[in-house]
Amino acid sequence: MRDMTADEIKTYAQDGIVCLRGMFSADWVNKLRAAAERSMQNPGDLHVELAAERQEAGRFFHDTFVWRYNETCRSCVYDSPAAQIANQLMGATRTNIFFDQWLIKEPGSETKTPWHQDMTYWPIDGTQISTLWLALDPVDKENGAVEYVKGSHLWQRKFKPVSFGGGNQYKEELPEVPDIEAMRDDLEFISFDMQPGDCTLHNGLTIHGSPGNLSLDQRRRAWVSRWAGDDVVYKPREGLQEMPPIPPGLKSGDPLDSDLWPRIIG
Ligand SMILES: O=C(O)CCC(=O)C(=O)O
Repeated sequence: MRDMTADEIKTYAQDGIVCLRGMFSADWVNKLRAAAERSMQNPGDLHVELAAERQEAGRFFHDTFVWRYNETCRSCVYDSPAAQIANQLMGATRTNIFFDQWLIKEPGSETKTPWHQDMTYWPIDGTQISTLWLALDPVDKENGAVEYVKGSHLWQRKFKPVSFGGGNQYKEELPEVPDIEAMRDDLEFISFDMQPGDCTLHNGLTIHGSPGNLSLDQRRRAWVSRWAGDDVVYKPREGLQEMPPIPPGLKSGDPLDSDLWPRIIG
């Protein structure tokens, strides 16, 4: 894999989001597409169907910690450029996989991804937390390109998680995400037309969301991986995103290193 450029590192630091073209080979894309089909036929324990949950048209397939049951995703975590990209852009000396996911919006899926920050859903704390979103299909605004509020990771604010499936399972006392749509004229937004093999990396505090997939025939399959760097520690709180059993012995404030969140670099 080529190294990240100084410009890419600066863009990630300033904007909280950077798009990288052609970082994953056609071979990775093809293997991941085949793996996605296998998961959709035979999903894991943490799989959810978000369109069905929200009683909306179409299919938004969501599965989490896929690398723990799917060999292709496991090798993508260990052997693909993903960990190196996150490590270099975060400026980390060590990097753990936090978890990976399929986020697949099929054509005609109405379900939007609400505006949110990632890290407030998770039992971790720190600054080197990022998400790599890998396109497995051509992506544009029509079929559900993710939109980001540029620089929102620098607001020094954490907002209450919003349940993707509707309802509200999240308990933490945090302010609600502001009405981002009403702030269209005041904020800077960015989204990317992407090709299979392109990816983005965004900061765990960058506000982002996506429209439904309004295309009639273009799927929007993404393999998404979440990464943690040097200063990230376990920080359990009440009512967060569902996780597999937390390794016994891991205490609040401990580094993540464990079977659940293995160190991939460093
Ligand atoms: O793929 C989407 O629609 C949302 C992506 C997202 O929220 C994320 O990658 O953290």
